[in-house]
Amino acid sequence: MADGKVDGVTASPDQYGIIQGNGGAVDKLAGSSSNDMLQGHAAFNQYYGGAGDDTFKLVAKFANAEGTHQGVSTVFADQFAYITDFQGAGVSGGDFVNFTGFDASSLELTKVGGTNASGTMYYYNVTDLQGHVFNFQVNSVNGAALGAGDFGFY
Ligand SMILES: [Ca+2]
Repeated sequence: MADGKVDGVTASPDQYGIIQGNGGAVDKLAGSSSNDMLQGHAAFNQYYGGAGDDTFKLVAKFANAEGTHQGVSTVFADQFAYITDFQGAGVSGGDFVNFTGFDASSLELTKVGGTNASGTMYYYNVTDLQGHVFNFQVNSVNGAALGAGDFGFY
């Protein structure tokens, strides 16, 4: 496990191999060139995995604790997470989204946005076990939507 960055400061993985955010309004998490696990704790969590097969952990209890916007929205300020470089959507291998504390049947594609040099923007919403709806965005580098092998619920 290699070091990444949290809010621009070098951060080492914990005993579970996870680079943890530090909470508050924003966690900007950046991985290394190898496989990273990144977990945001903030009201808004930005994930940049870089090279390697990266896992982005989206955690319901932190979204609740930080008072993140609830209800379906594609407004940037209403998102609780933004994955800026999801690699390998819809194909085996590549990056992975770990949903912790969310309803496994709730993942919904809200909208497909524009395509630019960084890929295609997808807007999703997901519901926690108490019924709160949270929004997040994924920039898909290969242009594909998230497929069955790209995420799991825990
Ligand atoms: Ca990485």
